[in-house]
Amino acid sequence: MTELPKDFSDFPNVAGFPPVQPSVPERVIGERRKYRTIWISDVHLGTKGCNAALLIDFLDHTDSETMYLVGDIIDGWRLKKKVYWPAEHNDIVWRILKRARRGTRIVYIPGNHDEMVRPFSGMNFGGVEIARAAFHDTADGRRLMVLHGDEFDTIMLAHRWLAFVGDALYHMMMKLNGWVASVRKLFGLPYWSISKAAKHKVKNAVEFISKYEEVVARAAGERGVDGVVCGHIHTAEIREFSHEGKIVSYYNDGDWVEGCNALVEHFDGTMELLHWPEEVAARQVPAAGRELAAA
Ligand SMILES: [Mn+2]
Repeated sequence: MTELPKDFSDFPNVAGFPPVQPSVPERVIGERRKYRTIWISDVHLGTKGCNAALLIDFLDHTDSETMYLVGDIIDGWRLKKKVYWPAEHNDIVWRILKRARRGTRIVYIPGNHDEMVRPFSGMNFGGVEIARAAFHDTADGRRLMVLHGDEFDTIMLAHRWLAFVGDALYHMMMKLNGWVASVRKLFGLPYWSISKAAKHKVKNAVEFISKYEEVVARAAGERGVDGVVCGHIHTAEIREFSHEGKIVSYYNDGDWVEGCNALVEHFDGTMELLHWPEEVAARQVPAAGRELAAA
């Protein structure tokens, strides 16, 4: 058995958990954009991939009556291997706990990367309710099932990683393709296209996402609800399916690694996907315009 460390001075951010004060002070914004409900997932705190700065910005600009954390908030898989916990990650936890204190109902539905939290379902930590799944009733009277979405991996039986093949990798393969082709030609080998193979994989990824959405929506339809909110595949989307003549809405709140999306419900029950990098960019354009005008 490994010996427990005497103190956690090597990991000041871990020792300071739960955080008393954030390292990035909470910005006082005159009027926060208020929503009835906010859903976020796939934050992956504890990894370098987490876009903490954008999420802090999002949390400082918005508010809601209810907030769902739809899984993979903390990446326990990575933390088990190596402790990576910058101060900004504490700041996110601090802001979520502060929201709960201010009166926002917070429901945390753990995903597969934070499955170590799942045994605590039914419990409440500092105003954060832990649940395995939830039902949400919208303002326009629809019932939505809320879950992380890894529950469908076993049904999908597909190569999950394909869903995460990025454009950069694809373009790199396209470049590599030219090299491989000329080397093969040099050795008198027949032409074989890496990019064609890669394209096939990317096409599979697109098909995988589409199929996943269909499978999740069907499961919701079978349970008799009007829609489903999930995360997991890091692909934000609003889609409508039909199940036995009834409309089933599929909502995916995306992630805070690449897309940086949130799903929100307005007070009339209208649902919207927010793309936070675009919101920040739109905010900066008029500011730059003012500077130009002043110059
Ligand atoms: Mn997941």
